[in-house]
Amino acid sequence: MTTSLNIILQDRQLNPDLQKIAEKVVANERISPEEGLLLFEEGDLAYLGALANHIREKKHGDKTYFNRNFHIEPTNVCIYTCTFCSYSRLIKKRSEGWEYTQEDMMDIVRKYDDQPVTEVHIVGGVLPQYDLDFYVNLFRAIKQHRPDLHVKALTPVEYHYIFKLAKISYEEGMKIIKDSGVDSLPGGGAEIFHPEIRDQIAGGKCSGEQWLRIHEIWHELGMRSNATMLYGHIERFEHRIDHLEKLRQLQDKTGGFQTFIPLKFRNQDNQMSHLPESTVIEDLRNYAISRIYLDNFDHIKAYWPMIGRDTAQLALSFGVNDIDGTIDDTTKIYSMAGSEEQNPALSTEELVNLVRRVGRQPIERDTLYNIIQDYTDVVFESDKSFKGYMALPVLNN
Ligand code: V47
Ligand code: SF4
Repeated sequence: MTTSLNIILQDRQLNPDLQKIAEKVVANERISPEEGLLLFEEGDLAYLGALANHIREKKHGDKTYFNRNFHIEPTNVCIYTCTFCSYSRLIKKRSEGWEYTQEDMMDIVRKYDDQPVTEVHIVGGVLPQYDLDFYVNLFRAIKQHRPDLHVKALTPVEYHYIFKLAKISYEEGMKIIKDSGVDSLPGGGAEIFHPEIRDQIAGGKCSGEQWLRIHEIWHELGMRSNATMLYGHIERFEHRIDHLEKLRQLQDKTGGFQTFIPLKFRNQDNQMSHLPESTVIEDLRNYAISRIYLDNFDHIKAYWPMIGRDTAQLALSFGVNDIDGTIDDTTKIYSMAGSEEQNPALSTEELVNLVRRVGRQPIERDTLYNIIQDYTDVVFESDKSFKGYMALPVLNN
């Protein structure tokens, strides 16, 4: 047990309910929704960090995962008008956006032919021409061209829409999707499940129940997926707990989720630009509470293109053990929403160093968390000239 956790356990000044939660975490017991809410309302950063880091280190030690991936965003034109979205262009303003054909997207895939990427992440706006046939043909073409590339594609938002157009059930649809070559589902489209908030920020697209049902069916087919939560806008803490609780319940039932990814609301150029963004302290508290609450999720991911590299590094001490991938400047969702990462791309060396310089162990994984390479002892040219981290022991003398 770390020193900071010991201090918390012996702190007689601490609110007794927070003390009880700390004892539960140490005993590996699940906390209740009421206790989760108390963490949001009263848990300070040091307390939450000590608890979350204890869980992180118990599950993974210093291991911190990343992968080599790229994104394809088929279109940024969308029939929906989510109030947080900076990326979509309404059909009325269609000419300002892009709408890729299958060939355009295959050109993107072919660009990576000589590179050791392991995953393509496909997600974008919703439009009638991107129907079930379109996507089935695209997934088949990708798999035919590069069978070993893991296809992580589309969210229940698109699936709900394309199955409705095709007049088929979710069960039939997800079976067709699996057979066409999709290997896993990304976590997008979850936003906030509670209808009080979802109706205001994401009205018209699939409901929270429908999002959960599509993931459940996918898990029943033996497949894996991720989950997200878009936080820091008009929701209250109880909506976050409701969201985490629904994910925890489904995970108890299926065990099919791999990773939970909290997504910080960014406020540039969207209908909620008047709202301030959450502070870094609130972001770290949210990561930590997610780690503590989701005891049945293996991994918590900090998506660096959204929160920036510095906060991603900090998050590794607040329950996070995954920082997504190299990305190679292939996503626009966050740069258009005001993230500090305007052209998100990191080389493997940069990602490895980002992890190593906060004392963690960089591990390249594939999408299903099979280890591809442990970089702990790999020395890059840039390490030889790096001075910052090594200076710390001198300060202690
Ligand atoms: O569902 C859109 C979010 C999501 C904004 O599974 C915004 O590995 C903040 O789900 N501010 C799509 N967030 C991205 C996504 C994702 C990303 C990385 C990894 C994985 C994974 C999944 O982006 C949307 C929405 O919740 N989003 N606009 C915004 N202004
Ligand atoms: Fe469309 Fe997705 Fe943007 Fe909503 S978040 S408007 S569904 S692209």
